[in-house]
Amino acid sequence: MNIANLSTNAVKTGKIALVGNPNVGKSVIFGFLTGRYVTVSNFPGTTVDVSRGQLWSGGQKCELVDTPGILSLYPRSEDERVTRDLLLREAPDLVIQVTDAKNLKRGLLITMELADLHIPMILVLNMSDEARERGIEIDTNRLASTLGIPVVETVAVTGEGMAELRRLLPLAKAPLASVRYLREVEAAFDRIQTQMPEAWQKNLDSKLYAKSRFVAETLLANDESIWHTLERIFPVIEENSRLKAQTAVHAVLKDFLRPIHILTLNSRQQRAIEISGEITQITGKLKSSWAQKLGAWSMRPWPGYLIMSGILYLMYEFVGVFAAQTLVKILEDGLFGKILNPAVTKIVELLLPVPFLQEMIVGPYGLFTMALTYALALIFPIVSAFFLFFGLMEDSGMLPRLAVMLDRMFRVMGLNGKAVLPMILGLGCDTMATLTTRVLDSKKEKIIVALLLTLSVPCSAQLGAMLGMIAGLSWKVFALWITVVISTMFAVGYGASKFIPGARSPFLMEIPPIRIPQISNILKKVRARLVWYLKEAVPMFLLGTFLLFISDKIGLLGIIKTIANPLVVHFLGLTEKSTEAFIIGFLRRDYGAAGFFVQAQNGFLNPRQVTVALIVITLFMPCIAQFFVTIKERGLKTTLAIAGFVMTFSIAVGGLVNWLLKTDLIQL
Ligand SMILES: Nc1nc2c(ncn2[C@@H]2O[C@H](COP(=O)(O)OP(=O)(O)OP(=O)(O)O)[C@@H](O)[C@H]2O)c(=O)[nH]1
Ligand SMILES: [Mg+2]
Repeated sequence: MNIANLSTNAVKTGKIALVGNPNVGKSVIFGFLTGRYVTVSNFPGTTVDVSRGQLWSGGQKCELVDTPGILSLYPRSEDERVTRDLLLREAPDLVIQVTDAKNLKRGLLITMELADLHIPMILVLNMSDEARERGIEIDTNRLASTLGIPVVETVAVTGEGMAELRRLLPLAKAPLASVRYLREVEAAFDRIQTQMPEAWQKNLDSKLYAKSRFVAETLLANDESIWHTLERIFPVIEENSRLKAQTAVHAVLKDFLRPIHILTLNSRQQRAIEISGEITQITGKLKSSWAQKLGAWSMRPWPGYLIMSGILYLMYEFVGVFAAQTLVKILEDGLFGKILNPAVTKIVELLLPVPFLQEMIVGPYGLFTMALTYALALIFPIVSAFFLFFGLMEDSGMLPRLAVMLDRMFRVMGLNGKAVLPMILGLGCDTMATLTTRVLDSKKEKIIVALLLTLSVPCSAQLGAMLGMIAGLSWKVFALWITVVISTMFAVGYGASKFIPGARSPFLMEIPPIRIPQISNILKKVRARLVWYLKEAVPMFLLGTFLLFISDKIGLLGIIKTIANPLVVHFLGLTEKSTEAFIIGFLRRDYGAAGFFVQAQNGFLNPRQVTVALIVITLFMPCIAQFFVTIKERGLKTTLAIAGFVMTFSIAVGGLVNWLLKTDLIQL
């Protein structure tokens, strides 16, 4: 591109932020520029927190920050707020705005907002391969001179344009202010700005750009969350200043018939449409490809539900049958049972002639024979298979389509289709999914989803172990388990939606195109998730086993079993040994499920007991990590309320099902 007409005033770069709409390729570009992998998926809302990496530009080391996708700098959801707060608090020296070249209008809206901040920036027109396929041609030179900033076309997944992007970094410039607002709107901004304490203005505007105007606009949009950001910038905000600002906002808003933020949005949108109209040309006729057809089909009831059922069936075959049975058998019976465990036992017996230590490592509650065998022979193959399958779903673009199909059902629980994403991600890992609840719009929805994740969504490791338990039993066990879990989920969701105040927000989600997944990305993602998983799970498995071992040695395990006897053996109708599965289940639900899996494998559980065990362990608390993440996201009080409810509820439902089965009211 021609940037001769741009000033070459080099900007000293220290911190660079990647900003843009959701799902436009920011994280892929981040990976290219820093060499650090962060999750890339084909649905909006993949990144919910900032990631940081390093990059060299013009001989200077810079920090590059990847941010969650936004629709606007005036945020609606929590993940969008992360990006706004980063711009305000960390004041990056330059912004790389990434847009989808197929949908430039939407991206330019953010460019217009950034222009008001006067931030030096570069505009990246990514996904230009898809734009070309659709016959969209963009005159980048003209766009660069209209905006007064460097513009580069890229195809992030192939690396096209990345070298050019690096070259342009020192040439970043603040865009020419290009939106004209109504005079009264400008006056309103001025009025609020002048009401701000002097210290604010000085601090906010001392860097490269004009943030006090931005704060004024946010205050006028009645976005109270800005106070939280301001409190982090200014440790002391005098009550007086806050009141003064709030009074000024009320006074100004009184004079407007329409909300100011709608007026500014309209002006920006108009300008974005104007610019994109001037520089975009659509050549050739649009042909709908097989991918577009499949994408459209999968969102219609017919054949959408058929496609989704087919996908679920494939997942069952791959994760539940191939991984949880075939692979686990090879690893558990073969590798660990016949080779590793006997070998390690021999070595330990040779090297450690102390029976206590020997038992600790290779006994029935041995760190190797129990914890590592469960973690590596049982859980590891299952999680790997799930992550692989899940990666394909994410990157092909099927996930948001599932959200559309399930939107109607989710309404019963006071949720919209957006909540499908965290719930499905929960099947991978409830802890990661709890973080993703940030993409939801209201607090009510976040609490309901956190509750349902804690209660009813088993993670992949647990799911695999459970599918393994069901295999070989009557289909009725499977049907009863799934019916109880899903119906209680809807009942609890419905109850919570009535009980928790607030309204369901409308379902607005962008549906990305169906894309052929890139195997390299999927493998990187699976690897990153497995590493994360092992780091999370193995220490907990070791800790749980160690606690069991010690309690057994000091006789505490026997006491706990006796105390739990009325509940576990009488009320739930399970074996005494099941208490152990619940104890380790407190640390990790998947480990608890593995405990039941091994009992079932050895023929210690009858079909009734398998069914009850499955139901209780599914509805049980997920794991310590998820518990802490929920505290972080939703606060201690809400988390304790959720935990108390989930524990009581899971056992009550298990007891009820046990009773129904015992009295033959339901027959297996
Ligand atoms: N065809 C094509 N696909 C791309 C390109 N860049 C990214 N993708 C795909 O677009 C999807 C989204 O990429 P991400 O990097 O996760 O997008 P993001 O902007 O970080 O998304 P959020 O974190 O959700 O805001 C992935 O499936 C990528 O493989 C491109 O230039 N061409
Ligand atoms: Mg991202």
